[in-house]
Amino acid sequence: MTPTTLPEQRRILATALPGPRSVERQARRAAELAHGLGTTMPVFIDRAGGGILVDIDGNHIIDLASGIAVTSVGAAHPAVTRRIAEQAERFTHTCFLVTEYDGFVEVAAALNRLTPGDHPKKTALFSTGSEAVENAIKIARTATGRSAVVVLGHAYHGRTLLTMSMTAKNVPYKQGFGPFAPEVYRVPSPYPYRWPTGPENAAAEAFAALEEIVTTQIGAANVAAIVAEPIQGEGGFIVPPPGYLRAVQEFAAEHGIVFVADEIQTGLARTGALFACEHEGVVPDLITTAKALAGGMPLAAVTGRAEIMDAVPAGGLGGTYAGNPVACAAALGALEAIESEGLVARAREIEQRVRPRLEELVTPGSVVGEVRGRGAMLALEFVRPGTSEPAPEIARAVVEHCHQEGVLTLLCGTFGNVIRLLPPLVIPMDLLDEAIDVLVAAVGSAR
Ligand code: PLZ
Repeated sequence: MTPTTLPEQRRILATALPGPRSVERQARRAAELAHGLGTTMPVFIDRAGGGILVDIDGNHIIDLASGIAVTSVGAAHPAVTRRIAEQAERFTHTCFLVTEYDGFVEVAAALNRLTPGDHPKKTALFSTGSEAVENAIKIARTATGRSAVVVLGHAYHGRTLLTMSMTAKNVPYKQGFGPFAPEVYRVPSPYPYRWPTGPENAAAEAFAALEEIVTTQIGAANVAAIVAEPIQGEGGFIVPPPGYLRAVQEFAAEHGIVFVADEIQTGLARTGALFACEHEGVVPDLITTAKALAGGMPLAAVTGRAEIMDAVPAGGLGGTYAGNPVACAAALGALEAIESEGLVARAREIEQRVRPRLEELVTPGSVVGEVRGRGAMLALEFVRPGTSEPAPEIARAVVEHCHQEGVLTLLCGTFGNVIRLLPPLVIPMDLLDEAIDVLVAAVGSAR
């Protein structure tokens, strides 16, 4: 029973949030679920689609999260749901390692065509973003015969052992989970807002630090891969200064290092380009995708230079569910929707609509220190008024205020002081405006 119409695209506060039914569910949740599973907004969802989440109390919540940049085409786009239903009726699974099906090859061909660069490319599919990053490292290690992996400060690459080791932030991602994977080295992230000698020096000095660390501490000839998010997501929507990624890519090329762009959060139209690397004219050797790729189904990919991708011998890559046929069908629907609905351009329209209103919040003595991001990946960094000291408690209060008003926003940032906006790219503009009204009012009352 696939709903054929979207939930009403209007904010409706039927009860206080969270409503009584959601509140009642919390006791059961606490009894049944491991404590380590967090939740941003404690409401149980009944339906979702477009820019709206409908909870079990009948509240219509405006979605500025997209399930963390996943439902860019909405949580129930007909191009996705119809293909899922059709595929599920034919078969749900064979395991591509056992017998083949077209969807897997079609998704790979689409990614080979759509990712930056016109060199010969190949793709391998997996299920989660973490798996894609892990496999990019396996591939880079095999292709280079080297083991070291270089990552950035503020990086997020996943929760599995290797990707957790590559992730920068300790609490909550790493605390108590060591020992970590070896041969992971960290270089400073060129975080313009917090660069000690000023934003204008971030690109050159961060690159110089990378060069020095790689040369003197690791040895360039030992480095298999440098991995970077073209905009750092969980770390705080940190946009690297112009030229930095290009310099890293050139350094990697010069030393036979595989340059991996982790586009799991930024990819597939989110930033106003199909891939965020395009804003910098950077062509990565390997690129990881997941999240928005399959409109809500678990699917992830590594795509890149054919000669690197082909380094691993047959049987070396895989996974029971890797490239599941229902997820592949969903991806073909999501890619079709991105194109047919012009979602790359829509992400830019969202930025044009939202950014000026957010920038008005940055005034002398404001709690908002900086507005940054690209396309429909925008963020506000909260600080103690008149300083650049992180103010996570203010950010949390603003998020809480938004939640009570039926607007779902998410926090991020190493210091927990960044509110990020990741609306579905199909959100009606009037709904988006209303959500920003609520956010702006919440910031106003936090002063
Ligand atoms: N690389 C750049 O953003 C996932 C994390 C949610 P998985 N980001 C959301 C959480 O707290 O677990 C992410 C990412 C980048 C890799 C990943 C990992 O993708 O699909 O969560 O494994």
